[in-house]
Amino acid sequence: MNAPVDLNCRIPNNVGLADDPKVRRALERWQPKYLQWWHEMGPTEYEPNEVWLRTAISVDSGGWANYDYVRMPEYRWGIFLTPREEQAVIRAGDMSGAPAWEQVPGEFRNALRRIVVTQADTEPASVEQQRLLGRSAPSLYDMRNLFQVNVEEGRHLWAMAYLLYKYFGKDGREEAGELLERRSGDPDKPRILGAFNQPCDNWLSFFAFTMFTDRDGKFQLAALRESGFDPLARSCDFMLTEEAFHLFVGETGLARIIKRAAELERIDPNGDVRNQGGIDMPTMQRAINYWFSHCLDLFGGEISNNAASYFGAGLKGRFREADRYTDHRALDDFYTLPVIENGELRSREVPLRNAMNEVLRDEYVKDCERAVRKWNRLLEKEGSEHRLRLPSRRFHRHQGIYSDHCFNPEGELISREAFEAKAPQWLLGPEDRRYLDSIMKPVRESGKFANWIAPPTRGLKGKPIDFEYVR
Ligand code: BYC
Repeated sequence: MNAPVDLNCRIPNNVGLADDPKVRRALERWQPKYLQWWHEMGPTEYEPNEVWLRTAISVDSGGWANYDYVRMPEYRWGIFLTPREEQAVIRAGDMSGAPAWEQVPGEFRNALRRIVVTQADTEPASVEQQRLLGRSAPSLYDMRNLFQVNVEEGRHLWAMAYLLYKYFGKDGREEAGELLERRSGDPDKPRILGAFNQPCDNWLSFFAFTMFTDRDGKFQLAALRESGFDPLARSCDFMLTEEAFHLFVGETGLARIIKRAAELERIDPNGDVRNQGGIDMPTMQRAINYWFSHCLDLFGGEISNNAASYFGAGLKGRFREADRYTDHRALDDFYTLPVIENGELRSREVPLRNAMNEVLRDEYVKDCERAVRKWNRLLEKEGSEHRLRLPSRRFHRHQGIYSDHCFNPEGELISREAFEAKAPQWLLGPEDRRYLDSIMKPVRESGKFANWIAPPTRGLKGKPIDFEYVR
């Protein structure tokens, strides 16, 4: 059960901080460091602006999405865990069906800490990656959505910092400090996972990031909400409700670019979208190839002992483990996947538990394919001949069994030279970035949009499109 929501505490929460002075004081000491990090690494120049933001004031349906103008440094970052109705049980692995843990079991302490720290590290990383995008926002509507995503990533960091302080003792305190020390893209103290060190410095990348990288977040959080460590499961449940909006921003943002590109293609005598200042579909395809492949890496290796032990111990489950599966031990099944043997692709069967990263990646790819089908329907409706697609999951990988080899977007094994020769056609590169920078001029008038993106079909939460979302 959860404590009642306490909004008067310095840190709004429903985890009973008022009755937990040790953790409360520790978090109150962390709070100014967090605010300093936000000031240095967040969207600093917009600190004086009032932004129409959603703030969680409780976890029930009426309270978790409360909208008002807020200055971002005054946003009330709080700690909210979803209450569980039923007696929680371990949902996956060797102990499935046994009561879930309210404390960290000693034997899984290191593994759980590593999972929580990895999850936590992505949250500030994404804020750092996006920190300058406000300057080139294509509208006030989009600028507000960027800031909404940013403050919620900040809140997710709070949820993870709480778990570290509350459940992991001295190690947890040290890890929470380091979360504010690492920096995205810094060669000396980088963020933990690859995609969170990539530059996200234009709005095409921002929408691709919220489409593809936040979607990794959706599936990793869904796997962690099945965790036998109940406080982690409950924190993920609530984070997932916020994540849905980030995915909406990415998927619809890319759709609006596609719609506008099709319009510009019709307008231009030669069908040249760049000539009209838009984002052409070959550039869009390169952005998809770039971000999708980096995000596939975020699921870890295809054949992974870590994944097998996380699943066996019940620390992570599969997507919708409790609802979709009856055999929660997964000890008898195998998973077939292509591996490289003697320079050729061959099928290999591996024990299902070792393939759990791949099982989750399958769900992710399916979800991405659904969005691509939707964009292609839009292109068809708009009369464009272009079509988009996802590259093979072997293409441009840096983690796992394909990372030592080169593949084309169709997934065929090719030489490194052949890959490098084609890379500028396949992946978003410096020439694209220069072009994108040249067209991404800020638009600050309510209801107006940059030339390279169509307006959304409606405003947010019943507000009109020309509402002053940032003032
Ligand atoms: N980059 O057995 P392996 C989100 C390392 S996004 C760098 O293949 P495992 C969000 C791995 O650490 C969701 N290193 O993989 C989105 C290991 O290192 P060590 C974030 C990588 O452990 C947008 C070695 O390779 N949440 O929330 O089964 C905005 C072999 O590992 C990478 C999580 O990730 C990589 N991409 O799985 C804001 C959930 N991949 O031990 C937020 C928590 C692997 O040899 N994390 N390595 O030094 C996990 O569950 C797992 O750590 C992973 C990796 C799925 C990431």
